Amino acid sequence: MKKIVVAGRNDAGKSTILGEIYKGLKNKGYQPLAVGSGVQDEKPYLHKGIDVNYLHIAVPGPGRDVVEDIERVIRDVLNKIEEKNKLISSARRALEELNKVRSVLELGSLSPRDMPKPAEKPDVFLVEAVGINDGYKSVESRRLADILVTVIPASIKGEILMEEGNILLDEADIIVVTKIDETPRDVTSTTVKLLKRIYPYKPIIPVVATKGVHTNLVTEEILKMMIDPLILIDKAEQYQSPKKH
Ligand SMILES: Nc1nc2c(ncn2[C@@H]2O[C@H](COP(=O)(O)OP(=O)(O)OP(=O)(O)O)[C@@H](O)[C@H]2O)c(=O)[nH]1
Ligand SMILES: [Mg+2]
Repeated sequence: MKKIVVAGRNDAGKSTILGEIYKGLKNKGYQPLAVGSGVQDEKPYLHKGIDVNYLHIAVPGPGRDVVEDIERVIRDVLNKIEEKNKLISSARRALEELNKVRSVLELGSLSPRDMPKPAEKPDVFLVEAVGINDGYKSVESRRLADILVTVIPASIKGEILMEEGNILLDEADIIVVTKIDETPRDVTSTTVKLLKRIYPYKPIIPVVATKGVHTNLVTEEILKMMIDPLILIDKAEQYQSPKKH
């Protein structure tokens, strides 16, 4: 199953973007599972309407990232869904038995209307990495992600973007520039132009994450990568012969 990792600076708007991607993929028939990295992530997820059954907050230990521990987190969530579904199906069977008895006694049957439906298994994972302060230098997110979405606030300083070894930018599949509504136009424009100059072949998408402005373009890029097998083959090759920095 594909893992989409949303990474970037503290307070950049990762959770807000993740909520938008969740909605976008859901509208296209996917059932994403959202995994956050701290309590601060929960509110924006709920605010964006992520179903609590498909929301998991994993708080990593100090200095660690949720992406390092993701396999275990995913297994736990899948187990939980399976257990719930087992409970639901045994309750359904019990109701059927009860209705058999009621029918013999001519009592009329009880409706299964109030019974919860079994939950669908998620088919794509949306993981928010721990926010970082120091440039964009975190390798774990790249290692885990099939699709890496890196989030940058429009007001970021140019020097940070130009630092050496910003792996989350160098290897991002999609770069999202947030908070363009509260950043002076010329500052946003400088950030976007600089990014385009450094990364001429990457999708660079300026958005207002809180209002959902242009966030559909982020989902579209993700969908393209999910369904274009060639893109994923390219990636497999990258992993076989990692680039030296
Ligand atoms: N004006 C404006 N505010 C935004 C935008 N995106 C996010 N915010 C706000 O910025 C704050 C941080 O957003 P989050 O989505 O929680 O950011 P985050 O990167 O997940 O933060 P951490 O998980 O704490 O690192 C919230 O108050 C959001 O409402 C945007 O595009 N425009
Ligand atoms: Mg967050």
